[in-house]
Parts: sequence; C-alpha cells; structure tokens
Amino acid sequence: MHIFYNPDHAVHQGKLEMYRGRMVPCHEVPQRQDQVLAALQARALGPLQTPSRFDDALLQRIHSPRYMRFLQTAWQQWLALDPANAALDAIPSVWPTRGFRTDLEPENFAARMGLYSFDAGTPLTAGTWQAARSGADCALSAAACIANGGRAAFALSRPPGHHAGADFFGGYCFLNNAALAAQYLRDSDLERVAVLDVDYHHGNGTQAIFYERADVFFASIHGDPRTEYPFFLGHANEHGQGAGLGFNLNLPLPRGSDYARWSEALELALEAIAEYGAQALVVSLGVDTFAGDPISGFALQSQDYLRMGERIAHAGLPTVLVFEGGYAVDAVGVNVANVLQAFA
Ligand code: SP5
Ligand code: ZN
Repeated sequence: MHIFYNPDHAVHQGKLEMYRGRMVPCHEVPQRQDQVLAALQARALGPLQTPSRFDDALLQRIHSPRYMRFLQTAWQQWLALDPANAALDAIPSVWPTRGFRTDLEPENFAARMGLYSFDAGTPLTAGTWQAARSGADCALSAAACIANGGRAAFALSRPPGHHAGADFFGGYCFLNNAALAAQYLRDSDLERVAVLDVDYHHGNGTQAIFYERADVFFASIHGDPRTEYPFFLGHANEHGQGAGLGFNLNLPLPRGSDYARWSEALELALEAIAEYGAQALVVSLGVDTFAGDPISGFALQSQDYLRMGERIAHAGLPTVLVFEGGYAVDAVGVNVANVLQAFA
C-alpha cells in the first residue's frame, strides 16, 4: 500500500462551527490525521510518501476557475476587511437560495463566501488553501500511482473532500480529493472508474460532479438524508441524469445501522460496480460510521473495518483510497488502519 500524506495539513485548523445557535469547537481537527499516521506507522503498512505537486490545470478538471481563485485569495480578502480578523476564522452567513442569481460574483466578501459554500460549519482559515491544495496533491499522487500500475494507494489527506462541489465548499471540505483522483484515472487510459463512498455522510459534492456522466459511476452508503447531514441530497431515487442516468447509486440507511445491515448495502454497491465494468476504484474512506463517532449515527465496531477492507479488496480493482470523515479521534487511527491492513 502506497501512502501519501500532506505534512502541512495542520495549517488548516478551524476554531468553531455553528451548531444549534452556538459556536462549538470544530470536529475536523488536525489530530485526526496525526492519529491515522501513527496507527499506519505502528503497523508498517507501507512507505509514507510525500505527494508530488500537480498543476492547477488538473484541479480545474473538477473545480471552476473562479472558485479556485476565490479560495486562494479568500484569507487576504478577509484580512482586508479588518486586520483584527487574523484572530478569527471566516464563516459564511448568507446564501443565494432559490430565485437568487449565482452567475454574478458579488463584490462583498460575505456574499462571495455564501456564493461558494452551503453551510456554516466549515470555517475558512489562514491555512485552508495551502492545506486543501496539498491534500488534493495527495489524492492526485495516489491516483498517479495507480495509473502507473500500482494495486492500491491511500491518500491520507486533510481537510476531507467529498462534500465539496465544482464550485462550493461545506461539510469541512474545500477541494474534492476523491473526484480529483477519479478524474485523474479517467485522464489516464481507464475508461470506466467507480467511486465508492463509505463515509457516514452522503458525498453530495462527488455525486453532483459526476451526476451527468457515464464514465464515472458513483455509489454511496450513508445516513438517510431525511434525518442526516447533508440533508438535501443522497436519496435512493437519485439515479443520475442525461448521459449519467443509471450511473449513480445511493444506499441510505437508518440511524443505528450496524455492520450486518451496512454490509448488505456494501454488497449491493460492489455488485453494481462490477456490473458497470469499472476498471479502477476510488474509495471515499470516512470512518465516521464508527459507533463512537460524536456526530454520526451508525454502529460499526473497530473489528468491522477489517471485514470492510477485505470485502473492498475482493472487488479486485486497482484502488485509490482517500481519507474523508471520522471524528472519534481516539479510534480513527485504528479504524482506518484496520481497513487498509485487511485490504492489503
Ligand atoms: C467529511 C465529513 O464527514 N463532513 C461532515 C460534516 C458534518 N457537519 C455537520 C455536523 C453537525 C454536527 N453536530 C454537532 C453535534 C455536537 N454534539
Ligand atoms: Zn462524514
């Protein structure tokens, strides 16, 4: 297993996120990645590799130029409002909902924050761009490794990516690492790529990016959006659109689901991926399905991640795994290492 990580991930360290009328400490903390790194090193799962630097043009295969320009310059704009903002994070508070225009980029900074986001739980910090950029480089490095004939590579990147769309951030995500990896594989010789999203939360960003495409199949197992974040996407009747019709599979499950229930959905997802004839697989590997996760509602145990890894490996595809959620800091390392160890 080739493992790529971005050592500078900790420059993105949000302070507070909005929850029920209060600002509460961020769940998506640097310690998450440190824990996974320590667990992987303890088990000697493979060499740790520093990611290569990829061209902006590769990021723009997924993300819009104006969104990337915004992310890159947002912190400077935030400071330009008031130098005292250096002590605070930037958080959106106003959004263009139905009937508003999104074709024009407002001049006002708060308005631009809203144009390019969908929640108030994702602070933008001084280091956000640097960390997201180097995290994307991890995913692209892992994809390049597979495109060059590797069997499996893990992108241990922070911040996560699967909620980020072509031109919006949210759900602790800024650049869609899994989508970037899938696109990189497509731009190599591989004609059909599948993304399997096992994070507790529906990968709305990844789904939206590939929704009208037949060359990337998206399958996701997640908490039912009728009760679970991100609420507004991830239902079972979303099958894709236009050329993409039939290439999107959502498997929402009720809160409380354990591995017996969860693994039935995994069988369905892997059957669909096999039937599609995928030539490579990208796994959005969130471990917030863990029973002890502080913000999620499934009941998987640490041992279950061994079975998960074994079953995904059994698909027999060249695979890029990308780190997503998982907020039980004390268990996140063991759970991710279990998936990777059993996979290998
Ligand atoms: C990548 C990923 O897993 N993103 C998840 C984003 C979820 N954001 C909303 C979480 C709501 C948290 N509620 C706090 C409960 C505090 N006890
Ligand atoms: Zn999640």
